[in-house]
Amino acid sequence: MLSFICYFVFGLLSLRGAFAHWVFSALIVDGEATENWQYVRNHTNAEYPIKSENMTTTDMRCNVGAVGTNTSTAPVKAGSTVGFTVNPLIFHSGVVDVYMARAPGKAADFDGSGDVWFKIYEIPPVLDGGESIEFSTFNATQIEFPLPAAIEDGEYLLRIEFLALHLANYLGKAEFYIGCAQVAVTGGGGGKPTKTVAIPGAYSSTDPGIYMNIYTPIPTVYVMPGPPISDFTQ
Ligand SMILES: *[C@@H]1O[C@H](CO)[C@@H](O)[C@H](O)[C@H]1NC(C)=O
Ligand SMILES: *[C@@H]1O[C@H](CO)[C@@H](O)[C@H](O)[C@H]1NC(C)=O
Ligand SMILES: *[C@@H]1O[C@H](CO)[C@@H](O)[C@H](O)[C@H]1NC(C)=O
Ligand SMILES: *[C@@H]1O[C@H](CO)[C@@H](O)[C@H](O)[C@H]1NC(C)=O
Ligand SMILES: [Cu+2]
Repeated sequence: MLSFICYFVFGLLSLRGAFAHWVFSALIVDGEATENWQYVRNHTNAEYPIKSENMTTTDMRCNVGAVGTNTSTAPVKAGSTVGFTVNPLIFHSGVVDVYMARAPGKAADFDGSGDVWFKIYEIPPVLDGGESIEFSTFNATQIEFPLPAAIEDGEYLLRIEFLALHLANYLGKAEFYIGCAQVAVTGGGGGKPTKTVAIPGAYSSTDPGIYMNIYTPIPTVYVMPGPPISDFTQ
């Protein structure tokens, strides 16, 4: 039944040429999209999400079957604007979280294990005291955000996550769309993140931002999943 709803909605939207949901397929550097899967790790999950019944899988790091060895590492400047293309577009209501993790060596060799992930950006819903709830990324074909100026130079995984909430009122049925780029940061301020988490580990299927109802009553608050956006040491 749940997948019926999802596929029914999808079926209507597939008239736009979508195949099944969407992927984050290309890194955007200084306003320019790079090639699909050039700097973003390819994976074996096609356009499908990971559902919130699977919050302990290591696939939550960079998606199912994503490995770095086929992927190049993009030079980027701390403090610059980067992003991800959405292929073809976001057509669920949900929120965005972006994390980074410093690789001990090359980003291409890093599996994202350890207490290493820090949040750098988020897009919560727009609320107004229970009158309405709006998701500004609906229909988005790209998501852009600033890299922190304060971070240390080095190679990182840059992970975007879209958490679709249209079925989040069913336990385990919120949907995570995930992509990881490999980046080599220069020009940074040398700071270390003050708040890091492990992925998996940061999320649970019953978190208030993951198991919740966006429809009735219209929420007056929304608790973003995971840690707050990190600060950096001087
Ligand atoms: C990575 O490259 C290998 C060798 O070309 C290929 O067999 C494999 O399917 C690729 N994996 C992904 C996830 O693209
Ligand atoms: C991406 O991975 C899929 C699934 O393994 C594979 O079919 C496809 O050829 C890969 N694309 C690239 C550009 O590596
Ligand atoms: C997610 O959980 C379901 C039910 O336990 C399981 O069948 C499926 O293989 C899991 N998927 C992943 C990617 O872990
Ligand atoms: C998304 O795009 C469709 C088709 O252009 C449009 O009908 C719909 O109103 C848009 N939704 C939002 C929330 O912008
Ligand atoms: Cu869906």
